[in-house]
Amino acid sequence: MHTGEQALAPGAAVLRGFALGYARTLLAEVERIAECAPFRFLTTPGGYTMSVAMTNCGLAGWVSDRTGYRYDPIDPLTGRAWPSMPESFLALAREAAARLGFEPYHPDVCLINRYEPGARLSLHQDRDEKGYVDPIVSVSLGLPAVFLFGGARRADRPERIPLGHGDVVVWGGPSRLRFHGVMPLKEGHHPLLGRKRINLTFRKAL
Ligand code: MD3
Ligand code: FE
Repeated sequence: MHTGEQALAPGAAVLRGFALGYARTLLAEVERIAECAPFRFLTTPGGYTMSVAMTNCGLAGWVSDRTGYRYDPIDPLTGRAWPSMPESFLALAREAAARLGFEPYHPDVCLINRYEPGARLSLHQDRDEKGYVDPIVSVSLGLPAVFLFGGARRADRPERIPLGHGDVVVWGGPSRLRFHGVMPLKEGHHPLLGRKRINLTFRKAL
């Protein structure tokens, strides 16, 4: 059940439970995507291996290696184009963006993050996209996580926002370039996903 918007900051709000009715469909699509473009642990330019496993669908994918971060139309792991963005992904992302007045919304990439207990995302900005006018829409599935919503500067103390199965967040306008991250995932069991959290993030990257 969706229970209305919880404003976080100008241009940003949590839509609690907004994706609940879509969850099984989205997860079936994630499985299909991962058969073509497997989840992998990317290397950062600094030489660390990320604890979050990633894959993508859409016209390009976000990738990282020793040379840097980029959106690549070809999956470097398979040498093929990324799987196309499922209609169900697009429909959900558009419906969520519209709730905050971001219309039309044409995301061309969906980055799919897979967390297992202990996996985390350190504080960062999303600034590899071509522009920052369009919002990012994120969909959380599976185990709950604590999201860190920082400020315009890395040193700004982040707010802690719990995100659970089915929650959707729209980050646009002045919130788009704020620092953010995810605390280490706690152990747990989710009826649909077991010991995992999946996060879909929709972007207009190209
Ligand atoms: C706030 N993923 O993939 S999505 C990422 O839960 C990423 O996997 C997180 O941060 C996750 O880059 C959080 C939410 C998100 C995405 C972009 C933002 C929040 C944001 C940009 C600005 C502010
Ligand atoms: Fe991010």
